[in-house]
Amino acid sequence: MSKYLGIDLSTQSITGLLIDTESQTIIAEESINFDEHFKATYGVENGVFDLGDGAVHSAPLMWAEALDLLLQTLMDLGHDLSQIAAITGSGQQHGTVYLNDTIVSALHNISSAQPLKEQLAGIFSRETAPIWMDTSTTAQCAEIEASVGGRDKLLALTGNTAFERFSGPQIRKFYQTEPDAYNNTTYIGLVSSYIASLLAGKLIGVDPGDGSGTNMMDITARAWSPVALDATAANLADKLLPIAPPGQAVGTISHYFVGRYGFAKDCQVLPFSGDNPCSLIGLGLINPGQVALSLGTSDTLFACMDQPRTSKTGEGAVFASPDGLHYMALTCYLNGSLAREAVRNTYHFDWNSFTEALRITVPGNNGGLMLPYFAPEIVPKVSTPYVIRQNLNEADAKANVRAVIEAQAFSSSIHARWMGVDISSLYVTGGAAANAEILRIYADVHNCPVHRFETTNSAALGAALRAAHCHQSSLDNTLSWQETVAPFTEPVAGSTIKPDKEAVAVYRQMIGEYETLERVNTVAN
Ligand code: ADP
Ligand code: XUL
Repeated sequence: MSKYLGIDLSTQSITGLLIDTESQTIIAEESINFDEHFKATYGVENGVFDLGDGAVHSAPLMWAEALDLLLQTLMDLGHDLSQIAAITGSGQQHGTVYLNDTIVSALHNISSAQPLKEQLAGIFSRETAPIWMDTSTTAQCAEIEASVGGRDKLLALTGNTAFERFSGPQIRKFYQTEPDAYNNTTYIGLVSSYIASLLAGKLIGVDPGDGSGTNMMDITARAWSPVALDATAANLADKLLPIAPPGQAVGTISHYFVGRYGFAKDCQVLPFSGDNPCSLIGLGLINPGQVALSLGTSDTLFACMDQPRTSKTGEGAVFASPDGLHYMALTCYLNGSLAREAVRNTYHFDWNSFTEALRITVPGNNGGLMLPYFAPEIVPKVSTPYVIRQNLNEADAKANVRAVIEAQAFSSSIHARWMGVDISSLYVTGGAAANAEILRIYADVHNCPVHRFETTNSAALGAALRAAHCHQSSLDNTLSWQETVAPFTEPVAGSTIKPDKEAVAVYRQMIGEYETLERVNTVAN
């Protein structure tokens, strides 16, 4: 058996990506968009509920329903799921799922005759799950940092300063604001461990790659830190699912999926990881110094490092790589596709006319700059959204299109400095990577070649490759990560965009102006 399935539960969709390591091909890649299928039932918009005051949640029951629909779709398309040797996946990072004491028996006694949705409705002690877009925990971040002995202590211990979107501050807020529901919570997992648990039919722990996005894991020991847990909420060690050893199967697939979709009984399940750690593998970043950019709902810039180098200013995050050896540096922008879409929609463009606007405007935008904080921003930290234009006419639609992309590219250069990595090439993925005009601007701002990948689903691909590596190295323990990832992580032939000397010179001059504009306004606001 040489087929492996990677499942990515992201903000707006769930994707299944099936690889065949014998033919070295991706044989299926299917996504279920949450709004398209579940908006009417759950009321989500862009996959989430905006609850106001910075609180953004989603619906774990919807994710279970989407998992059923994804597997049904793969089966209806004629894929033989019985040929899959191992499965793992990735989840949007930081989101937390709160379960009551019925979960274990619900998973154990599940029947393949009824969909997941009908059998799992009672397992939650909290119906909604706060996700990474939630910025409502500033007070809890400060409390956690103070409780462990200060910001630098938390940074040294967990690799990260406290971030509003991280799981620990979110759990603390729940503990403080809904103490009864917190007490009725038997288990707390991440999005990743929740989906893995459904697949395995039992509770599955948290992979260290995703555990490092919680402000609760000791980054060097790759274990929950008792000090950080105490700073977060009472009795948390009893509720949190354990950290799972990386890269080891935790069992075989639940009888539910065997009966309903024809999986083989011995199909292995591995712990899921976070979407970014999985993307690290899916883009082939297994050697220190390699850098990639993901242009999804959020934009993320990330690198593979041999040590957990931390961001003293708190602008970046550090995660354990799911390869079990390395670390991942990450800078995450909330205003990724959200900002691009805000500009596109304001000026009534579609992606074609948006791209055309980029093509016909000039690098540097005749001096026009924008700070594109259409939503609160993570880097730099902006709590209340605003858009600032400098030498830029709001009525000039095309110039505003260029300005939002140039701003994002400048910011990706400025806020990558802490990683201490010389960016000599950029590997790009995510929905907006399909847009060559966007990539051209990144090539010119970073003054390096930009390569595009065949799949924009690098998280799901990384998950499938993790499944393959685990399963095949159990048969051949000399198998290297390089051998696993190489056949699937070659950039698309002919996709490389080289920097243009003149544009590079323009941007080299302008980036200082952008940095000043950013600094002045983010301090002032
Ligand atoms: P996520 O995984 O975070 O849900 P994706 O990586 O799938 O997001 O990216 C989806 C986004 O890609 C869409 O919301 C859309 O904004 C963007 N996108 C799709 N096509 C284009 C395009 N041609 N140009 C720019 N952005 C695009
Ligand atoms: C990373 C982050 C997002 C989510 C959703 O820290 O918050 O990239 O993982 O994709």
